[in-house]
Amino acid sequence: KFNNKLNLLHFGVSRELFSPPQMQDLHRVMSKRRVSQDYKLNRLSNHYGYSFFLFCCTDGGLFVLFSYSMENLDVPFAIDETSGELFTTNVLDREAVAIYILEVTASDKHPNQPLATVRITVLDRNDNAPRFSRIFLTEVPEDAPVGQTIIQITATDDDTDANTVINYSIVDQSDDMLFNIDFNTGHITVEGVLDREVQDCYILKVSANDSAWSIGTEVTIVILDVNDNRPVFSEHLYSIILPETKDKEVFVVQILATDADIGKNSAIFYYALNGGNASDLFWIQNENQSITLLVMKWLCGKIPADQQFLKHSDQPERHLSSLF
Ligand SMILES: [Ca+2]
Ligand SMILES: [Ca+2]
Ligand SMILES: [Ca+2]
Ligand SMILES: [Ca+2]
Repeated sequence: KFNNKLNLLHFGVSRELFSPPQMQDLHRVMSKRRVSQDYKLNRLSNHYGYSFFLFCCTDGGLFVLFSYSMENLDVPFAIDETSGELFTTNVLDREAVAIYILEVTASDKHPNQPLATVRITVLDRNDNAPRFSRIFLTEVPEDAPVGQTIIQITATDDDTDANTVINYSIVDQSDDMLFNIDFNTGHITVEGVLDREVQDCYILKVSANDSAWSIGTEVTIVILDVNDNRPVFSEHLYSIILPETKDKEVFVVQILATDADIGKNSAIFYYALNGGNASDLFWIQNENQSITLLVMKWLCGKIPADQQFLKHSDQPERHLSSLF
């Protein structure tokens, strides 16, 4: 009936005639028994009646029939009343119940039944994959130095001991990858020079692995802008010919500059260099990132030929500027 007997345990139980059966030191011996969670395999192969304990009683060489019963009927174990075999009736899952305490009685109809405690420890089996418990998203400035840790990837595993040892890797890791992951700790570090103006977001595919399972997730790394680009004029030289005029304000030219950064790092302010507008003939209108040069005085002569007339800057506190 039970083809997969394991750890059959024989106990010599003695008694005096007409006295209750005595199970000798049963608790001490049985508490050392351990049951493998691998019994699940038996369920899969239709062998889930798994016998692992056998209570055997002898009396002066004669087989004495005891009756066995278990107090707790809500456990995946049963006992054969006549043979004393204790066996599984369902799958075991250490992650659900790791230890069972069973009470077993042996009776020969005498009112003083001996009671034995069977402590069953379910051994772990690596039947759970690691799992990631959250979404991984981080931000890193584009000037982050090589070696800087930007995020730690963590996974959990419901198994125990060796079955829960997790290591981490980046899927399809290549030599030109700008990131690396620590095999043991899951720390992701910068391994190359980042440039938001080249790529502003990376999605890494990482995996967590134990000895049997591998799961993957994505790590989103947003590259934050640093003001590392100066504004660039649309032309190197603006040549303007103005007629003499008696109007006090005359539009001269609109000049555009662009900045590869974003946000405040690309805001452009235009102003005249010291000495570039010494004659005070012009003023600059900073609107819509355009320059409007207006003649402020009636021109009766030549405009000074300035080599460096205007300057623009993206951020006053970090003077990245261009001249023309
Ligand atoms: Ca397990
Ligand atoms: Ca595991
Ligand atoms: Ca930038
Ligand atoms: Ca800039």
